[in-house]
Amino acid sequence: MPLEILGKMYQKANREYYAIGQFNFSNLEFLQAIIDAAEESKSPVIVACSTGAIKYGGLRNLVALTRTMAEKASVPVSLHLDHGTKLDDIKMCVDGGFTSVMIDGSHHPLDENIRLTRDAVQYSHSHGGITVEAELGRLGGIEDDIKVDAHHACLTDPDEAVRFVKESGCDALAVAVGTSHGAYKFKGESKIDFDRIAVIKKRLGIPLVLHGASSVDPESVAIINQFGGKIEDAKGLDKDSYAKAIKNGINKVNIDTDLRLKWTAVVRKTLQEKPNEFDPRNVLGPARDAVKAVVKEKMKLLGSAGKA
Ligand code: PGH
Ligand code: CA
Ligand code: ZN
Repeated sequence: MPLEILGKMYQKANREYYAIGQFNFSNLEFLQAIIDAAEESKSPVIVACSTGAIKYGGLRNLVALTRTMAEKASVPVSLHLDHGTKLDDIKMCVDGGFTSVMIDGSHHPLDENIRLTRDAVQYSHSHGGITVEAELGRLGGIEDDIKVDAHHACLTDPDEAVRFVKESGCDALAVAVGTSHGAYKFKGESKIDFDRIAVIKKRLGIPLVLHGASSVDPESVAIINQFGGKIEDAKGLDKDSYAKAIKNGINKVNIDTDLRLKWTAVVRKTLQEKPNEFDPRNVLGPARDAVKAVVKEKMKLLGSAGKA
């Protein structure tokens, strides 16, 4: 199928209480893994690039690859910009063929975030009806070029969210409810404010997005460390957090770190166990298969499997 406008996918997800996974990529193998997983799971899927990924892979290359694979797939695929911070990022991706964009003005004061988001919405909606996700509240952690310290993080305020969505016109809202980006989300138990999700959902009704949603699989971390890596004190979401978040109104869940960790684990292990190997296909191939398995498991947990 041609790339799908994300707004269309959201309608069914919002009605039927499941979430569509957003999986980040910047190369061929990740994209193949994600789209093959969607196909085998009969799941709608969002593949996403950050501006860093676009710099790495090239906008036209990444769009062409995604379009080609989406056209062959029988499940809907949407191509999304993750954490655009400037109107120029939005214009570049809308003009370049993306079918959804995120404008992240969460680091600005409220009025400025509203203004920036409204401009992004105006441009995207008037150029092919492209869906816009915005962010209110601030997640901690690192996403590509953006780093937010724990003491600068703050949860989304429901009253502000009502005003923000009304005045900006965004289609979906990323909420800060206790998660953070990267592999170091929690010390001790994971703490997510599920009630806050429910309150915001009740007042807005629009699709809500959970960022920083990797579970940071301890087995992948152990393999990385066993084969020469150094990833200590990593901790992510508990497995049952997805179902709870979705029940309370989340319709899109962003996962990047879990794929990177699995990838790193397999590549480190393969290189160490096969010291004579120098064919990239024999290193990247098994990593690609392992990433696909992670995506399929997530699609089951998010309830999107079988929904395409
Ligand atoms: C994310 C990804 N991307 O926008 O929110 O979060 O680091 O938990 O995969 P993770
Ligand atoms: Ca942000
Ligand atoms: Zn994010």
